[in-house]
Amino acid sequence: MTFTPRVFSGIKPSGDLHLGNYLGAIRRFVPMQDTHDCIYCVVDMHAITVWQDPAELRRWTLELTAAYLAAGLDPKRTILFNQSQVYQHAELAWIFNCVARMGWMNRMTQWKDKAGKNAEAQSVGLFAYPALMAADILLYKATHVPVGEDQKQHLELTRDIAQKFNNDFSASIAAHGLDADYFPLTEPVITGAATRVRSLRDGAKKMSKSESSSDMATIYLMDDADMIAKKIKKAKSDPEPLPSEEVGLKERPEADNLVGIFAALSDRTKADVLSEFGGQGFGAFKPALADLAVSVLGPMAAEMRRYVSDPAEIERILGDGATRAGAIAEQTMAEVRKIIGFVR
Ligand code: AQP
Repeated sequence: MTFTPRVFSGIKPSGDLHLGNYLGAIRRFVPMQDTHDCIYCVVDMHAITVWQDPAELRRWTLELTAAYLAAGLDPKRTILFNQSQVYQHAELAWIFNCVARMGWMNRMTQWKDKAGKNAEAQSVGLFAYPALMAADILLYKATHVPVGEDQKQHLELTRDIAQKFNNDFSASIAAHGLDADYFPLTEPVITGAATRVRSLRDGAKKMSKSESSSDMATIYLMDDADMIAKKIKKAKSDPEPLPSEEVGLKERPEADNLVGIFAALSDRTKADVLSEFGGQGFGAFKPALADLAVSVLGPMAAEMRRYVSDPAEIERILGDGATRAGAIAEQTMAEVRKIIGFVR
């Protein structure tokens, strides 16, 4: 069967949004509206896999929706909603909990990183997170998921779950007159120069909402111009001038990170940026990067503040999106319940 090309992606409202979320995900969501049927979600059920203060969860949900809108997502063309308003996500996630194997989940590097040495004390939800993510995607039979590099393994697991569901229930799928490849094998879309934005203080770590070793490590979307410039000025770099070719960034993670950020913010390739700045030191490159970052992020932060000042409008947009998402989700679940053998 050929599936209608459809995009699904989501972000957790679990902290202040940062440049990694923007370049690895949000900024890339926008042009896909011109080529695909798009569904973008605020995955609040994922957020609560670790403790969230209820007032903060609400604030971050509104702020993330504001960021989607400020970046250019159009709620008329695209479905924007928060996950908890469409109960079918939880329903399909339970079914996928019963399809996925413990061994598969145990191999997830994000689980290992987040659980650390204290797995026994983590929520069951954190362990089962990838099954909920598979449900988010497959409920809409999404064919493409734009994400940062850190999500690649979860997308592979989503394909494994789809494949096992299609195989385990093949007889029932056929008996109901449905296509044998009932769920698609979804493709991750990991493209651009900043698929893994790293901490500005440590080129070995990814920039992240929850793990920040230093105040200067992360550029937040709501940072003001002075703060953005200060963080870039203080970003860890090295004494060498920038190379003229990309291969020269190997073994220089901090330089690679800053060049990648420049490229992604200006919709250029790293090679193109290096053809302009190759041979120059960070004393020249960092001010140019700071100006660029402020020129892109400044207007976006202003737009975010404007949207956040009208929470009723954000709630209306999320409610409308949830109604539209729920209609698609229910079509899938009506079939899945029959495939499984649930009596209604
Ligand atoms: N550093 C990053 N570089 C590129 N892309 C990134 N993403 C996150 N960090 C980077 C992408 O942003 C999307 C949303 O991520 P998420 O909020 O669902 O979870 P995450 O990947 O775990 O993000 P954080 O910021 O690290 O959150 P915490 O700290 O709460 O876990 C995804 O597409 C992700 O790839």
